[in-house]
Amino acid sequence: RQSLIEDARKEREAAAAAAAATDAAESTETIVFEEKDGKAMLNLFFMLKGAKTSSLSHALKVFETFEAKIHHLETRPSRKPRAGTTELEYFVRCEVHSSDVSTLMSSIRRVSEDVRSTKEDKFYWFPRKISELDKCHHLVTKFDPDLDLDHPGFSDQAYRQRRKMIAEIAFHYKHGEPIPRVEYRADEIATWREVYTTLKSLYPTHACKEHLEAFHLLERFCGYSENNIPQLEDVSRFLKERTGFQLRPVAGLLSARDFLSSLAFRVFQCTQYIRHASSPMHSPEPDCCHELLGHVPMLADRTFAQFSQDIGLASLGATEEEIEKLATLYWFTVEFGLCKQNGIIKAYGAGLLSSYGELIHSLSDEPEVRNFDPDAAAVQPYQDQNYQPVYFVSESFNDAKDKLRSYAARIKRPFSVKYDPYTHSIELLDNS
Ligand code: HBI
Ligand code: NLE
Ligand code: FE
Repeated sequence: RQSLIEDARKEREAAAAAAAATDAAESTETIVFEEKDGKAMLNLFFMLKGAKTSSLSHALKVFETFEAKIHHLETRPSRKPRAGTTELEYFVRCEVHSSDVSTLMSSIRRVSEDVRSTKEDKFYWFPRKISELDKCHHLVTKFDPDLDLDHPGFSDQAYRQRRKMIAEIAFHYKHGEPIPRVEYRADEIATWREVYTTLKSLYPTHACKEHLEAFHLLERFCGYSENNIPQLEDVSRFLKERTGFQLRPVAGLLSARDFLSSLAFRVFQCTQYIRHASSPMHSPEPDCCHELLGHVPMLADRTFAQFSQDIGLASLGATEEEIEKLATLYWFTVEFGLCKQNGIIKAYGAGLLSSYGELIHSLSDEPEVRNFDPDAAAVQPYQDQNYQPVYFVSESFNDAKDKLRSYAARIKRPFSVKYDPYTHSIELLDNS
């Protein structure tokens, strides 16, 4: 994840550099395309990194991965040659699915420089009805095999094989289908048991009351026990009754845009595999322990569910910059938030409630604790390999929800969105 953040930073810097190199009429901050039948026509200009023209194949690989239909491909001398690039500029006009535009652009930014697109109608694609979440499937590790080098399961072939098998479920899943069950093996249940029993011993003193209440219900009605890894399908049904949230399986870490947009529909994208047996007390990436023990109990709370959906709604069609801020806000609340209850600080963030190590750390006197303020939290740098040095504490979920709403209201978009719970779709209201 660290390398993802670096990538995101590099992308922003590249975008800023590109913007500076272009005149004001050719704004580059937003992605630009014409849309028709879910397909977007994209005009892209970029330069290649380094002196070798062979890196063109890396750029083309990206188009291939997104099944972009290239209508026109041209190499021409750049009008603004820059140090560290070949003096050539590439122009690609291609047809690609609208939901892939944003990810294609960031992928191109990884392999090239000075990426620009022409000025046409501007907006980011986003799902308008719940079944379109099938298109919100962009994994951020896709072009980052290095990301796995530090993974505790990196040299464990059997573990990686198992992850692949479970990932297949998510790759084939379509909205509305029951979530296929996984028959967990004895070694996986042993890992679960260790995570479950150690965490459960901490919850009474460390978890917020909403988590404790829901956890109790999940043990009674939903197969939560130290000897059983609950099935997503059963948990999804439980949550639907409580708050209307439902789960869908996902193969790994999604792009922030895709992940957040599903929250707008009260859909939570859940991983189904379990962490490597060698690190039960903390995993930098989500796994079923994190989803089931950390997120699910919280999603059973009405106010928290509304808070989560509000972040999702704010993300629809937002600029890359806003998405980055909302993802950071999400990080410091839904993942690592603290709250005050009867004058005592408790944990409500899922990343805390699923990690024995960090749950203790967060409520010790080691980290810095600040009062929750969305404007500050949205830009607070965070690190995702280890424990957080800073946490934000909310007065209550209602208070956090109100503050988030006022933050979201200040995000500028050419339209407002409204969720229709009867049809599970988004209504757009034109702001112009
Ligand atoms: N993807 N599967 C999955 N689970 C997450 O918790 C998750 C994600 N992608 C992005 C993400 N979280 C964070 O960037 C949030 O801050 C949005
Ligand atoms: N660190 C958490 C855990 O060990 O469960 C997962 C965090 C996912 C963002
Ligand atoms: Fe999470």
